[in-house]
Parts: sequence; structure tokens; C-alpha cells
Amino acid sequence: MTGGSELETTVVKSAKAKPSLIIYSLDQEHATYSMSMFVTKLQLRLRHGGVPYENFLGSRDSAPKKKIPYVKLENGELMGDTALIVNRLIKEGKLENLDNGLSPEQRAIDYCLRTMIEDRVYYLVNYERWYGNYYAMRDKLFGHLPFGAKHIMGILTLQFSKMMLYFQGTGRHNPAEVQHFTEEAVVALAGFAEAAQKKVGTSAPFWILGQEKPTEADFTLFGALAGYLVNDEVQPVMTTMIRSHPSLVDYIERIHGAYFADYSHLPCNIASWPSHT
Ligand SMILES: N[C@@H](CCC(=O)N[C@@H](CS)C(=O)NCC(=O)O)C(=O)O
Repeated sequence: MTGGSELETTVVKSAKAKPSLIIYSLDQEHATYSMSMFVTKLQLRLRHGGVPYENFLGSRDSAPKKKIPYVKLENGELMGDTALIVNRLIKEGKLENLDNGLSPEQRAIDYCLRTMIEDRVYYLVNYERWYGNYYAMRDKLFGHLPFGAKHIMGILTLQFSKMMLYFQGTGRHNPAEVQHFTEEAVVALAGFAEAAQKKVGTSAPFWILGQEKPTEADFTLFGALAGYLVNDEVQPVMTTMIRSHPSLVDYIERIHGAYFADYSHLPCNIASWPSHT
């Protein structure tokens, strides 16, 4: 699990420079992958671009869009939504515009992939998390709270999540139907990963559109997959599906090795996953 030395240098440079941006999430622990794909998406985007950041515990109440993550920019402004944050940093010249050099077709595929993961897979996984693994979710999110508070927060969040899933549509399906849709999505993603994997001859990360550089979909995809694999107790079905596709596991391992080597001593050490054969 080795990354290219140029990529590793970017991460080290990023870690040594003075952080100009704070990411707020609900994660109690840092240096491990978040359950939120959006947190890891943003972290990878910043690490790839060499923009230093720090992680802090935030709250939905303080978040500009009442969603996690949100950031504090260099000028002190709070900002929500990972896509808007990335666009802002591109406009300010702090991040490279990775759309440059892509054909209209490649941009369209990138857009479809991003929205598929953020607006489809996200809800399928939330269904598995809240309908199928409520106690694991409650303990993961609220395990640090005193007895009683944990239970109340758990029930309130469960009700909120079920309502969200019902109105979004995924909540109208039964578990077998959701599992079918999940399988469809994972197979589609693995199809992209297999094609991209074939194009690289080194152990450096490969990117989902098979290009030399990542596209925006890579940050979302890695954020989702890494979070699913590391937090397997909250969505075991999804995790098992991903692990059954060597191309997806390889995709994660390579990016992990190149950009998140500082995470490797923790339980998320991907090399130790037993089912990666
Ligand atoms: N489009 C947003 C999505 C963020 C998001 O959905 N965050 C979830 C946690 S993974 C959240 O805060 N959900 C709470 C809610 O919907 O109220 C982004 O890119 O930042």
C-alpha cells in the first residue's frame, strides 16, 4: 500500500503548514474515517490540494445550513455544503479547478457519479443504518452522552431519519428492495473502478474516470467507501458488498496509502481487513 512520493509530499507539506481552515463535524475522534461521506470528501479534497486544515467538534445548530460538515474560512466566515466550499476555494485560487481539461462528456459522467453517490447511495445507506442497525448507530453517534441523554437523542434522530427517508422516497421500500438498489449501485461503481484500475501500471492511486488526475467524483466516492468500510457495524450489508469487489477495495487502499497514511495505525488500518482477498 504505497502512494507516489509526489503525493506523499503534498500531504506532509499540508500537515506542516499553518491550518487556514477549520472543518467542523460531529466526529468524536479524529484521524479515523468519519461516518459522514461529506467530511472525508472535503478532507481528501483539501489534502489533495495541499490546503491545511484542522478538525473540530461542531454542532448542527451552529452550522449555516444545519448540516455537517461546515467550515470556518480564513476570514472567520462559517460556510456549509462541501460542493459550495470547494467552489469557493477554487474561486479564491486555493484549490485547482479539476474540471479544466475534462471533455463535456467526462464532466457529465463526473456529475452523474457525484449525484448518484450523494443523492442516491447516501439514502440507501441511511436506510440500512437507521432501519437495520439502530442500536449501533445510536451508540456510535451518542455513546459519549450520559445514560438517558443517549437514549433521547437516539430516538429523536431515529424519528427524524425515518421521516427524511420517507419523504425522500427510500423509506417507502422494504429492506429487500433497498438491498437490491444498493447492490445495483455497488456493481455500477465497481464497473467504473475495474475499468480505471486497468489503466494504471503503478501502485499509485487510480481515479474513477481513469484520468491522470482525480475528478470531483473521486472525493465523494472515497469519502463514502472509506466511511462504509471502517464503520462496518452500522451498515454491514453495504460493507460486505464493497469488500466483494477487489477493484473498489484497491481503489480505497491506494488513496488511503497516499493521502491518509497518518490514519494507518488506527483500527481503520485497511491492510488488516480480513475479507480483502
Ligand atoms: N450537501 C451537503 C450534505 C451534508 C449532509 O447531508 N450532512 C448530513 C450528515 S452526513 C447531515 O448533516 N444531516 C443532518 C440533516 O440532514 O439535518 C454537503 O455536501 O455538505
